[in-house]
Amino acid sequence: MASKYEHLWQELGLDIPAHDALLKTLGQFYGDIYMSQSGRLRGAEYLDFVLSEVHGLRIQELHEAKRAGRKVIGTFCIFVPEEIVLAADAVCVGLCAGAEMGQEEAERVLPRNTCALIKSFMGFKLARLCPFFESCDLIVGETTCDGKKKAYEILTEYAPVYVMEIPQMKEERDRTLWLEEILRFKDRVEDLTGREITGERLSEAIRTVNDRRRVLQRLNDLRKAIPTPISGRDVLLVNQISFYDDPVRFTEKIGELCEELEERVQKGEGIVPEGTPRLMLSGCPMALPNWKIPYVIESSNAVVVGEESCIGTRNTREMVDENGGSIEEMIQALVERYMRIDCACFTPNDERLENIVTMAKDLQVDGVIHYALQFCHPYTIEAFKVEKALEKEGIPVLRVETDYSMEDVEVLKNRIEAFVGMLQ
Ligand code: BJ8
Repeated sequence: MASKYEHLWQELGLDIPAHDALLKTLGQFYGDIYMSQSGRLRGAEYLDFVLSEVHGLRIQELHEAKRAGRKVIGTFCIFVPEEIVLAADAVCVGLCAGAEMGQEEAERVLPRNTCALIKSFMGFKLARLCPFFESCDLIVGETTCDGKKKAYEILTEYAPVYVMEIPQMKEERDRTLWLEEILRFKDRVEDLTGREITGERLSEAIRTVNDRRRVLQRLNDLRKAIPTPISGRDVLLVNQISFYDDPVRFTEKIGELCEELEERVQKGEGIVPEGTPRLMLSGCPMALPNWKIPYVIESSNAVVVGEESCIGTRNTREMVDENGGSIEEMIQALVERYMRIDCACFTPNDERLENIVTMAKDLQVDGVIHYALQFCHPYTIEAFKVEKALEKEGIPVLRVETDYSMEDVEVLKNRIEAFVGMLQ
């Protein structure tokens, strides 16, 4: 039976049979990985609902926003200051890039040995699979890793792309560059939307995005409890959804989920037996619907209690100072906050090592799994230093490199089971 949203997908120019196949696979995958869990919170119904309507209701909302004259801006990196987008009354969506559908099309324009995330976004565009992508009036790229910045040059031929220059170091001159880049982005967004970003609008946007960070921090605080009250898979999904659901609704719903979680923590209830090894994930972002590693870990008698990644604490740890009185002060607050991001694209990047060690201790983890996508130089190379820093603290580490295919699941499972066995 045709979906009630098919007319929308047609209007957006999607390849309908390929898109149907994508939704079918996603549904099966979600059923196997998420619905099979026991002891889920009632608040997880929000997650199930958002996922079931991922290409439906939310796309319709974007469509309505566009009809009302608002613009939709797509991003791939947590460096893009969402506050600027919201302050111009535009909608910001983090584009997924977590599935391997469309890979063949991507490999027609990119080398095979490109990281899966880059191939995924290129493939989604070329194969016309993603209604979010097709709803965007502007795609914002960034000069983080070489793979991404060169891929955006190709993507420009298929979509309206704007690229922000991200500094590679954190010296004073880099802050100056980043300030200029934020101002340049502000001009571009104002041009696109026809809306002036005033101090009042920016201040409201800063609060909205900070509120979302606050609720995610609250969730992360609650899940520290022993026994673990929520699965790593569910928290990863919460983080993934934070990139494309409406920020105010998301904050409200996750606030409700936290209240339920609080009760559970007070009662001392957990979702895994006492003594289950607590693992932290560290490394590359796991974009929707990349649930492979958390699923393998949590089917190997361990539980994930933290994600040191952009779809995790790297995106929520730092807040923007809300005390700026003038627009200049607010922009400066954005500069400061975003310059604290500890992406492996920076050199040196010692803050990341410190943050990983602090987080691992704070969460009382038994071990860390460093996760990198194959061919991702920043993270695969930095893994060496991460391993050293953790070993120095006596925290066991397992390094894994993978992509989005399911071919290596058995190998990963064997390695992770052996690691968990060693921790036990
Ligand atoms: S701030 S981590 S979202 S750049 S996995 S495409 S680095 S080759 S995603 Fe990232 Fe922004 Fe940094 Fe975060 Fe390149 Fe590596 Fe691929 Fe990556």
